[in-house]
Amino acid sequence: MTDTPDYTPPKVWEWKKPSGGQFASINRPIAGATHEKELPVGRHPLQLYSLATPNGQKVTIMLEELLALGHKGAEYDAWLIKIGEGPQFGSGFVAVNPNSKIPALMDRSGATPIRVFESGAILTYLAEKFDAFLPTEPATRAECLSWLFWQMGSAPYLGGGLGHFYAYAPMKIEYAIDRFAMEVKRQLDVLDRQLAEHEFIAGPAYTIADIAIFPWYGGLVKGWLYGAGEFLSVQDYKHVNRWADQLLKRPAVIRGRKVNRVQGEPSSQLHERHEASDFDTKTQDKVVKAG
Ligand SMILES: N[C@@H](CCC(=O)N[C@@H](CS)C(=O)NCC(=O)O)C(=O)O
Repeated sequence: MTDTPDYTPPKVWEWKKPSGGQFASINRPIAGATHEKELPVGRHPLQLYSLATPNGQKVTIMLEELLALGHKGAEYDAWLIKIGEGPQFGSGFVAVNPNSKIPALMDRSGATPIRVFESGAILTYLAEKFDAFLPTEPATRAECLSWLFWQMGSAPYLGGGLGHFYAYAPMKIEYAIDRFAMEVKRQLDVLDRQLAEHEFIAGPAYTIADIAIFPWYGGLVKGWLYGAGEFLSVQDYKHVNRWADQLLKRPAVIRGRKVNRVQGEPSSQLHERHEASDFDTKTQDKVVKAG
């Protein structure tokens, strides 16, 4: 194993300097707002404040799936939160999510607005509100929620663990990369074995478990995350690949992945979504052409 510089933790940790790495400028050890800033509010019942990271995509895919089913009450405004610039620490955002992370949702359809934060809670809230993508029969509901919570507990090893140390940390630490590569490959194997026996994650029906897991583990096997596809031999997880390809044929998945995206092909980026027609007129290729 390669050596890394010696470090002996002090008795009490102190915040002295930026830690280095890609997200050093927004990382801090305290919560709460850093500045006053109201959030914009559009005309639809649902107001989403987000970015097309895997956690953000879960919610936009879910909303597009609900709209595809004909639920007009799922109409939404998706406002862009560029987390690298710190808007998640504005007072308006913190009022919607005290944890200062995207995605954050305000449901303004009733007399009193309802805030929902944490992508798993948002998916569950929407599934219950519209009675869709969450089975009601106890055994399949339990299976769906088990996989949803599996995702919420597992993805931090993929993003905060492997992604951070493989792609973002200012130095490559073999111990950390080994630890998280091992765990992420184990997680992929968990999914591969489940998907060998079932069409979708929780059984024969497409549910919020698929919607939650796809942007992370589907994205990983498609080579979209951290440039780590070859490193993790993702082609070996044949059933995860089969499932990811199947989901990628769904129009709502294609649309949901574009919302609040600020990277990649211009045609794949819809910075903000306020109308269904925005997909036809406001992706970056069209905005640039229109000058
Ligand atoms: N467990 C949360 C995680 C949300 C999360 O980590 N969001 C990241 C982007 S994927 C974020 O907003 N980071 C901004 C920051 O840490 O300041 C969820 O699933 O909603």
